[in-house]
Amino acid sequence: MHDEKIDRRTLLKRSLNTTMAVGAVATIPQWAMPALAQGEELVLFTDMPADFSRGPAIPGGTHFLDTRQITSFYTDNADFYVVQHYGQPEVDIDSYRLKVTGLVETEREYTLSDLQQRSQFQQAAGFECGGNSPRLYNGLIGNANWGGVRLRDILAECGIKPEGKEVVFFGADSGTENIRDTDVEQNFARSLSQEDAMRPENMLALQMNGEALPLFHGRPLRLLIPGFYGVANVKWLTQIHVQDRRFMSRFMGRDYVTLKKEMIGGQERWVENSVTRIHLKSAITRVTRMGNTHKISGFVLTDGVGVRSVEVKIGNGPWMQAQLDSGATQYSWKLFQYQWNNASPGEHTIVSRVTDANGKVQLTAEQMPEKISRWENYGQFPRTLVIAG
Ligand SMILES: Nc1nc2c(c(=O)[nH]1)N[C@H]1C(S)=C(S)[C@@H](COP(=O)(O)O)O[C@H]1N2
Ligand SMILES: [Mo]
Repeated sequence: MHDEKIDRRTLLKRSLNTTMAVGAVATIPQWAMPALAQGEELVLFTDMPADFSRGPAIPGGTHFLDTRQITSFYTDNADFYVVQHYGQPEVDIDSYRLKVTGLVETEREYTLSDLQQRSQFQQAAGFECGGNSPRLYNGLIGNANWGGVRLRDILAECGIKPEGKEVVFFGADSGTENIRDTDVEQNFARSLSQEDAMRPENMLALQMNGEALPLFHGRPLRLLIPGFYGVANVKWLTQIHVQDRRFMSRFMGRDYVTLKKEMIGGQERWVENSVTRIHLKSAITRVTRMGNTHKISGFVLTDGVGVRSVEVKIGNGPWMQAQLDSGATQYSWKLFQYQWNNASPGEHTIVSRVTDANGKVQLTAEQMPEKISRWENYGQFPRTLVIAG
């Protein structure tokens, strides 16, 4: 408790220094500044370094957003977060084939133009990395308009046999994994049950925001499983394999595995689960000031369930309704805003929470299950800032 106080006072002092230093904001490169309306200024969070700007994504590197920059429904392709575990393979477009193998009536191969010539659909989908967290101010996130082919149509065309229970998706990228003291070469791979694989919204994505899929996001083809964490969306997809048993791999069974304490039928147990469906989550990412009015903005992510409300709390005040973007769709992120009138000068803690259509409320950090692993961080995320006098 005492430690926290000292810490917050230090933060307050640091932020006041930043505010008072002439031209301090100019240390943030121009290109990194979020779009501001005339007369509007960004209020810096005291829980975040003032300069949290990121350069453009680099080959093989992780890229995350300065979430204070989230101002538009779609994330630019160049800004959309980037994560991969075995580097970014350059897939030769001419010789590219998507192979469908295993327990299907007909094994097939599709060239890129085969896929491009099929009927396409588009959908907005936002997702975050299963490892996204307050540590990166939730920057491993993005929302895009994806275009491509319905996965279900391809699976139906090949005809999954009744014993084909599991559908495995392999990427072109591979790495050496040390398993039981043996080095083995493995491709990035994830799987879905047949039932999950046949969801109509699942997409073999060829396009991102109207452009051919960029290299960093899986050129030429990626899987898109709306409502799931990013890890499900296999990039550089080259093979779909149907099998009669559960598929195990680093990214299904060892990594991206959440270890948490849960009540299992009245018995407290440590449970491990693969990272799959997105947990109900909201976070505040941006505060701006225009005269006496502050605008608090943030995002909501869900697994596709409807959203009843998003609320914002300032200090120990009551929960107050925020405005949800009316253009949001089932699987897009849902941006929200709260207009904060006549904010009192001084330090404030602000937090958001989302309630889904079934009445389920986003948990506070304290209510989150005891968790060992760093995956699936969906607790409420309090932010601190100072309102100038
Ligand atoms: N082939 C392949 N696909 C992959 C990965 C990978 O390492 N290889 N990483 C996954 C993870 S963990 C995430 S969070 C998302 C990131 O997608 P993005 O870089 O397009 O944002 O890709 C997923 N798909
Ligand atoms: Mo991820």
